[in-house]
Amino acid sequence: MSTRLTMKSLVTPLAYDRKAVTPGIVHLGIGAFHRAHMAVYVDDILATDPSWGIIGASLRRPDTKDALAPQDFLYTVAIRDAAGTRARVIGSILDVLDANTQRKELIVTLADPRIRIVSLTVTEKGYCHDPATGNLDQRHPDIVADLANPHAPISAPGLLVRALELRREAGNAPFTVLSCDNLPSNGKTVARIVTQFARLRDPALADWIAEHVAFPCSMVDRIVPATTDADRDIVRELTGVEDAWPIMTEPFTQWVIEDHFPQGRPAFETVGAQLVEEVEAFELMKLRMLNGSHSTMSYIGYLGGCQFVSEAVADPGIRQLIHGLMTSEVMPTLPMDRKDLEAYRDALLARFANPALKHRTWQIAMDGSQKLPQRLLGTIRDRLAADQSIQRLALGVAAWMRYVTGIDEKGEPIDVKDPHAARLRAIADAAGRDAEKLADGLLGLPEIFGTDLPSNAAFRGAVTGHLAALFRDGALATAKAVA
Ligand code: CS2
Repeated sequence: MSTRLTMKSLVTPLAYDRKAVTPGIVHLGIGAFHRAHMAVYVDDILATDPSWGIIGASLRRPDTKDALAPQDFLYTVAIRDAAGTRARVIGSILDVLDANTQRKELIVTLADPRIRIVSLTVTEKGYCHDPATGNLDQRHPDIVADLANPHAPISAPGLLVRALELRREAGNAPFTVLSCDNLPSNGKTVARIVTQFARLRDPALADWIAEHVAFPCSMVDRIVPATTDADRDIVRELTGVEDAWPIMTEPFTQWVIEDHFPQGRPAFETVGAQLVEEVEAFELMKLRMLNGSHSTMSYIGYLGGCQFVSEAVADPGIRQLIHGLMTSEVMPTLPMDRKDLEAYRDALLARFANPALKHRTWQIAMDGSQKLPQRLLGTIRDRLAADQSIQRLALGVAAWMRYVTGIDEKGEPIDVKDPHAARLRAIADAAGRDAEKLADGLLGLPEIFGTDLPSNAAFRGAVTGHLAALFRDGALATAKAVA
């Protein structure tokens, strides 16, 4: 029988005395990505500066807390590739608060002056914004609830604003808000959403936030598939201890952070992060190259019967399509040196092919309504404005349209996860397999496509043509033809 992972069972001790660690960061959205990324950088910092421990918070489900509490919030990060698996225990998360049952405690913690950074990975939909414009969605049910009940907020913007309000009332300095989500200009976007929300509550508070709170942008990158029971078995065999929620990830990790932390920050540059003045070019590169490829090959791959990204990128048609998408359609829109972009592209293709990472196409296909704008549509806009071809990018959009019909190529149901799944399905049901009707219906969603793209004949024509081909010839054949 294996023993449970706890401080007592630790074979290799942490590099720091955990009892001396004090909290300096609250992280909202304590999911797998954070635990494979920022929590690892912080773990590396604690030996030299123990004042930056993390208090995690989950806004939706208590499952992370339930899994980690019995093991002292320790967990294993298993780094995997064709060469094998290396495991490491992370101790930087000191506690996890479940927002649903510990809302007061979470707000008190956020208002604690020891907390100098509040970071977020709440996914695109957690910002309660309109993805096409980046503005707060005032009709979002969580925003409506938080405006009605601002002292017991449930949304990320509501929690941030309530905590900042308490700090202001107490005469304390604010915290720095560090978004680690895959949004364009993520710092500016969260700043806009938070101040818009605050303005609806109290214009003076909104002005204070605008004047005093820093919202640095950051580009985050590490591929982290959802953990499965098979992964738990792999970790148990490797380490001999029982970890209720280990994290599986790749060797690659990258974090580019805008260096704007008036309340101080850990010396992240000493543990591999890049602290820079301007992050947006890196964000654009990552969102358009990595995430744009990821979404495109996930919709096509899923429809074509590929369960994992590594299988999708092994299909010659998909591989050529993704290579061409990056080389001919994305790279010319980016400000970086061509040689550097070619190297970045080749490294991405190698990462996608990692056979040890079981990254499900279905996982990436989630929340397309929130992801398409920054992954594909921004590139499409830039290229249309320059009168350049968008054939491969438009296939990514068409494959999403085909996917959200909720029926796969064998007639089996697809479990479409998206905050707008019901609306998408209703549009698809009304259109049937009529590509023109389906494209018209979905392009009519301004929160995804804005008002410019639906009236662009080149875009509409390319998407509709590809959609007809997807229905007629199937995803793999269409990918091959467009590649
Ligand atoms: C993926 C990302 O699930 C998705 O949509 O595209 O989570 C991707 O793995 C990360 O951004 C990699 O850094």
